[in-house]
Amino acid sequence: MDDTSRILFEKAKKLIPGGVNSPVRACRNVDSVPLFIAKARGSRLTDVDGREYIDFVLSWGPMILGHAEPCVVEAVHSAASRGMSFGAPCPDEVALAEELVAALPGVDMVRMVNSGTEAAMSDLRLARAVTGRDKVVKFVGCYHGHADPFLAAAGSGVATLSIPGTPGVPAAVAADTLLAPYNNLEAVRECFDKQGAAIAAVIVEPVAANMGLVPPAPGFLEGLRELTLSHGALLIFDEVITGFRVTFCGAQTRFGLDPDLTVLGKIVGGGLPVGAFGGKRRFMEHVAPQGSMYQAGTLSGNPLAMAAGLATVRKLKTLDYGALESRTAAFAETLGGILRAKGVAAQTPCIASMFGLFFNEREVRDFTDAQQCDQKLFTSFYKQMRASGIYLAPSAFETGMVSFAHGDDDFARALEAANKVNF
Ligand code: HOZ
Repeated sequence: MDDTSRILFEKAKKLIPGGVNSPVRACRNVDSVPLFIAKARGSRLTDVDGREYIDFVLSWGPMILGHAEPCVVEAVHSAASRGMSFGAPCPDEVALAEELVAALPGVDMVRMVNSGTEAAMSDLRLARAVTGRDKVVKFVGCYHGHADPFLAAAGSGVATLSIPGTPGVPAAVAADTLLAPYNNLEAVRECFDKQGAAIAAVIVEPVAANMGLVPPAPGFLEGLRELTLSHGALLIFDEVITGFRVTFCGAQTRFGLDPDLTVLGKIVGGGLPVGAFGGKRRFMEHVAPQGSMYQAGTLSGNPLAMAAGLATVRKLKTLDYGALESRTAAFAETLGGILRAKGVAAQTPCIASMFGLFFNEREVRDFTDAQQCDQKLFTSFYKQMRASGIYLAPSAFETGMVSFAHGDDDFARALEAANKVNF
């Protein structure tokens, strides 16, 4: 069935650890071989054996316009024809910064980097620099990339592969990461009661999307804002996934909140390797060379990446997020109904163009709840859907993504495939 992918994977395993360049792709926990992709367009992927799949992963979020969106392809072609990298400023990085600052209330200034990991670690360094404190509060099951301070109890691949998260992370670094369950304000309050004077920042995914999809409980984000303000700590919104996904702007706009620092990635790079860290001017002015918090990158603000991000964000401005949200909600609700009608407990939480799938009795509010889901049912569902040409994230601790390129036929075919699944 996956013949060429299998052959490539066998070869890759001898050359690349685990055969993949990022662990979540390995499909280990769903007892499958990763598909090697030959090309993609709109909502569809084609693997190296010529099989077509409806893509609900979208490169883990960036491809909200669908694959190979003509305006983005054209912008990248045009940029490439003018040179691949200058190691010097280019006009598109100013234009993209202008778009991000205009869209995000918590971002007065922004620095481009090359990945969400880099952006998150830089925002934390900045929070530490401006507060003179070392500790950070993070939530169990949230994922902020693979920098040392964020691997404790992390979601995404760390959760999927049940990796403890800290081998290679110095104990002293791990000790500065304080953990609290998502949606549990009381636990955060306790952290502040005990160690408030040492806490530089609270970092949160405003919609948790790396332990499956877990929306914030009413009052949770507002409570974080109050607690951080009252203790002189900074609030960092990790909007790598939610930025330009949950509205044209981000979760901070959707929920009416004003974080001190914001982590960006994925969509703002239009599918090229981009991250960005931003925040209030009084904090960002500490970043070198304006200030003394050092951060740098040879390829930061790369002209191809900036062109892709800029074309994507400008196109998104013209599109109807409400319609995309309604289509996604209808899809998730119908999917949940189909699964429950088969006699299995299933939750399909949904927000904007993201949906989750937990084979759980009850609503999931944190990582402990998420871990209760039936992994065997998930694996069976994943494999059968993939065999029917539906490409889902290979873990219950990831989130389904829908793009503006998904049409009625894509949803209908996915639901038809779900209808055929046997448990
Ligand atoms: N945040 C992404 C997964 N939820 C990252 C993808 C990866 O680790 O490859």
